[in-house]
Amino acid sequence: MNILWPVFLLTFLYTLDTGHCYITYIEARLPLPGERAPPGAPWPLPRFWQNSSTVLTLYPSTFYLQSNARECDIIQNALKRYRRYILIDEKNGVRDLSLSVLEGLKVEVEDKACGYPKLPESYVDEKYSIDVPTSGPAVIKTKTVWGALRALETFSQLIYQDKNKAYQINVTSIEDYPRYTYRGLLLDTARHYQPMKTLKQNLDAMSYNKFNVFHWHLVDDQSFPFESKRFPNLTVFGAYTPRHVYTQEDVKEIIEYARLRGIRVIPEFDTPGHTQGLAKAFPHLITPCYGDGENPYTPNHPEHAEAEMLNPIQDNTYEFVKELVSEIKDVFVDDYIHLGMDEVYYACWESNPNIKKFMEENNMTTINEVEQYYVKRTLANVKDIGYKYMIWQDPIDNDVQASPDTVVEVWKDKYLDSKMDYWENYIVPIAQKGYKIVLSSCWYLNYISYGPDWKKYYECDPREFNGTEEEKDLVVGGEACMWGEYVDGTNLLSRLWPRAAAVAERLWSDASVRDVDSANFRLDQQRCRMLRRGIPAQPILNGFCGDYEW
Ligand code: CP6
Repeated sequence: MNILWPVFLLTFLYTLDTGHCYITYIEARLPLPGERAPPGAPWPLPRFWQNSSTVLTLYPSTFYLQSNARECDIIQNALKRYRRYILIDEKNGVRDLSLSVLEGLKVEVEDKACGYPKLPESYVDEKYSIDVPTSGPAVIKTKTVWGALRALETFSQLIYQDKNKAYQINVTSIEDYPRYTYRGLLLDTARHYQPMKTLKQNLDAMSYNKFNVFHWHLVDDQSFPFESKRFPNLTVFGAYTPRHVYTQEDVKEIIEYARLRGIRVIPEFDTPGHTQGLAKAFPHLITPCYGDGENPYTPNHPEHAEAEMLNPIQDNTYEFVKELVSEIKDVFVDDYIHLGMDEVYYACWESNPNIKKFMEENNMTTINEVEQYYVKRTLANVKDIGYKYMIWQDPIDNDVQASPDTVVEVWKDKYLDSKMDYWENYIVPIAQKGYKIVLSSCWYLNYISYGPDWKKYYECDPREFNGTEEEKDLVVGGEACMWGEYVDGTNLLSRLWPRAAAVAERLWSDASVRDVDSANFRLDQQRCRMLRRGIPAQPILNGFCGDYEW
């Protein structure tokens, strides 16, 4: 007895500390307040979530999923998918005869229209409600099929299994809609080629967390993996190897996979900087840079990785970009394209005598005006093609004017410029200029550190800057970024997840949902859920995930 007591106590304390997804090795008991999430806790947290202690059970053999919008391929596909997620080990469910049975789920969609190629547009209605009553089927109500996708995800998360693997769900009522319309995630496929399988698994993971935009940073200095039929040399010379290419078929496959999950795909074609990849095929479009003795310019020097930029004073530069973007428009069907325009290396442009001459001829006194010229001409061309566009913040920082409907992505933070303390300082002048904004500065998940760094991502709020309500309303959302220098198929998913889930909740849930201690156990549960569905999400707490070891 004297020996066993400390062991018991330690086990008990350990349980309190880890508070894991499933308490399987001690008597089941109610969690202490705030100690752990109740089973079936949704992530991201809905607006209104009323969870009764009445528990129902589900029988895999008879549980049905129905919808009035079954003829819509998005719904049809989603019902199949979610049947799999809800009844994850269909064969093992043991009947719990003591509980009432939830017979099925009805998904009622108001706008049934969804014929291909209807895509998630930039401002879709994702609102939904879920009712899990004490008797009769559960009911999802939504206006759009996109709302139905979000609802099915939430519903699937409400279901859990007891120690005999019987399925359970609490009588629940949910009303939900997102805080932001743009909830993005950036992947970079230029520094490393990311396998198709990884891209798809990542889209799955995004849908589990209600992200709705895949920002595909397709090409960059290091490689050009997008197959152009108009300019085949782009990949012949610009891709790492012929294996490291996304054919147009591949791209369409990704867009379709995303569409079925309510995710838009916005491609980024970064110019006039970050163009060494395309320069391999089109060296004559690149600005020759000249050293001045004091600041000698060395082509391909690692510190000048950004130095190879398009030549802004040649007509063929604009013609090339225009033709490429029109080809991209035929493949990437979203309303938006991201045009990059970040990190223009002024010193190179300034060093070029032809650019100096061009400036004199056109009464330009500063290099900003050359950037203005490039941006204005390119944006006009892209608009003619019928695209709306996003750009990185850099031209706006340089007082270049873009057209007022441009969406500006804020990416800079203190670590990039010691004179500017935080992203808050960068966002203010951009908001004052009246542009719509997507924030990514505080969500650079490519940075890693020891410890629960998701908390810092969770705590960043895109409205917390010194601005008026109108200026804050210009923020349409945010984006988690995974730059590709140090990730490929081996580690991309585990580095992103569940850290990106912290960003997802910030962008979906109400601003008041910000307590990291209560998010902790719910996020751990979400991580276990992702693991169970095949995403190698890394741990955030000590302990284990029920039966779902990787
Ligand atoms: N590539 C491109 C990058 C970055 C940017 N553009 C970048 C810069 C600084 C950090 C992370 C990423 N790798 N094309 C800036 C938007 Cl810290």
